[in-house]
Amino acid sequence: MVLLEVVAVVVVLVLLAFYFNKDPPGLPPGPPRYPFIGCLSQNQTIEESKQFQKKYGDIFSVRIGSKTMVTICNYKTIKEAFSRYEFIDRPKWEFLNFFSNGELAGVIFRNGVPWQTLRRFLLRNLRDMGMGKSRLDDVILREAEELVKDFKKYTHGPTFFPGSISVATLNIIWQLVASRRYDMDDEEIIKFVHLVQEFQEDITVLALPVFFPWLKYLPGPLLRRLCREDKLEANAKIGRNIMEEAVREHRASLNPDSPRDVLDEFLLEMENQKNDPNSVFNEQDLIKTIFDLFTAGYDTTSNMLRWVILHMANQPEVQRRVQHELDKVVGRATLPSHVHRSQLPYLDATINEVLRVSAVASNGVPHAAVHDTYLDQHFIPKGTIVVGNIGFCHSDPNYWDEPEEFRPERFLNESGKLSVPKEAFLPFGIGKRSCLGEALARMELYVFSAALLQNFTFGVPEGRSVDFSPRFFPGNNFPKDQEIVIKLRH
Ligand code: HEM
Ligand SMILES: *[C@@H]1O[C@H](CO)[C@@H](O)[C@H](O)[C@H]1NC(C)=O
Ligand SMILES: *[C@@H]1O[C@H](CO)[C@@H](O)[C@H](O)[C@H]1NC(C)=O
Ligand SMILES: CC(=O)N[C@H]1CO[C@H](CO)[C@@H](O)[C@@H]1O
Repeated sequence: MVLLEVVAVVVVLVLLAFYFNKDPPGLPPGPPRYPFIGCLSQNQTIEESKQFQKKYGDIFSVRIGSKTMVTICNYKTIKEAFSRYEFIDRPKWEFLNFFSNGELAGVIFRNGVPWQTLRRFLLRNLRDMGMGKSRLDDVILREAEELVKDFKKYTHGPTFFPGSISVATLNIIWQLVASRRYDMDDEEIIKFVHLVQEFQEDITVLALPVFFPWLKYLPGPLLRRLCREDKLEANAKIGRNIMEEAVREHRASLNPDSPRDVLDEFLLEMENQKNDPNSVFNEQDLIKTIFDLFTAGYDTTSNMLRWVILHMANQPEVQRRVQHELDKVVGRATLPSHVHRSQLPYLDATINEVLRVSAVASNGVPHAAVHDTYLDQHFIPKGTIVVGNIGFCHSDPNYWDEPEEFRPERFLNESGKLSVPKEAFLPFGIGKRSCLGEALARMELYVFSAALLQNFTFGVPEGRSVDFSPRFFPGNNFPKDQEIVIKLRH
């Protein structure tokens, strides 16, 4: 008797699960979805998107556990969607609040007025501090010099990527935020590099209960272990301590008449708005906003630089041309700086080609539908995750001639000047949510690549080739660490 009842209950539950598993009508097509798990086996690589696009069209949907995600693989539709108010939000994922004591804070995953206010504040300050201008160029040049010095230690045989790539890119953010820099082998910054790396690995696991809510019925301690929550909390505490210490130090030495950096400017705003209980200029948002700058600005830029090195190692002919141009325009006596940039179109074109072929944010940063809406006749319910597939646009044969070829010349016009296509090229996203650090990132990529290629020639170890397959990290295109050869130029 009991057995029959159990069977009956199970049958009812399964039927209910399938009933609730139904998609609302009009949703973009996609692979079959199953109760509890969603669509099986996805890796969200460019390769996979290409297969789905072929099968289901330019706008397809998948389900990850209980969340629906719509992917757009068509430049025109991405441009349309991301300029529309209906797609301006980010998904509300509680797990991203681990750094701010479970509260919503910061800019990247913020919506509405708080997002707008913080975004404007950052844009204004980055601009005032010389982002895209010459003052910041000196800061970047200093890091380039240190980078070159450090790379010289690795010229005696095959080597993995020098850690100074991470430190140099972190130092740029540290200086913007808190006028602070670290030596390439400083123990504290090396610990910080590991910390950020662990965050990146653990956050993917922490996301599980958001996508698979039924996991919440597992016993608490088991779930915490599964999601590595203890480790993440401990790491978040270390990270917060570092930021809080910088805030304390800045508070103590703040001069309202000459703010030094983002932190000073934020503290001044806090003082201005101290009587407004709803102000986003509060301590929690300060800490999280700084953390956001590190998460958005460090991994992206450092991995882009690794891609530049890998493409040069793979394309000796392109590398030689870049070096030839550097020798002609800059010579050997000084490092290239912003003053040479307009005379180095081939280098600029090469960096753009690396951004095209190996865009690190291959799926951008997820957007979310603000309310029920339509996109190209498809129904998009409120809250649906919407991503623009940048990697797909960059290899779309409707826009790029032989997209699989690495060819910097596509970014040059007939007179050999830099000429960046206006369409289907969006390594920094597009629309109101697009990257607010683009000018800074481009300047870093230019100065670092120029310094390294002036001083070194990159290659692959004897009998090996470059591994272009991405390191596993859903939605992103980060290179795998691998051995390269660094030869000093004479
Ligand atoms: C090569 C390096 C970089 C690449 C490829 C890159 C790419 C991107 C992309 C694709 C987005 C999402 C756009 C969207 O949602 O549609 C984004 C957002 C963002 N990026 Fe970057 N980025 C880079 C460097 C930086 C740097 C250096 C900073 C900061 C100093 C930065 C700060 C941000 C912020 C704060 C956002 C969120 C903007 C918002 O939600 O309003 N990024 N980036
Ligand atoms: C991801 O999945 C696609 C198709 O399912 C497959 O072709 C591709 O090799 C996979 N890539 C990785 C890195 O697992
Ligand atoms: C190439 O681009 C430069 C700079 O944008 C422009 O001044 C020039 O007229 C262009 N030349 C041709 C042939 O299109
Ligand atoms: C070819 C060469 O040696 N170029 C430069 C390498 O970088 C240093 C700065 O660290 C320059 O002074 C060199 O001229």
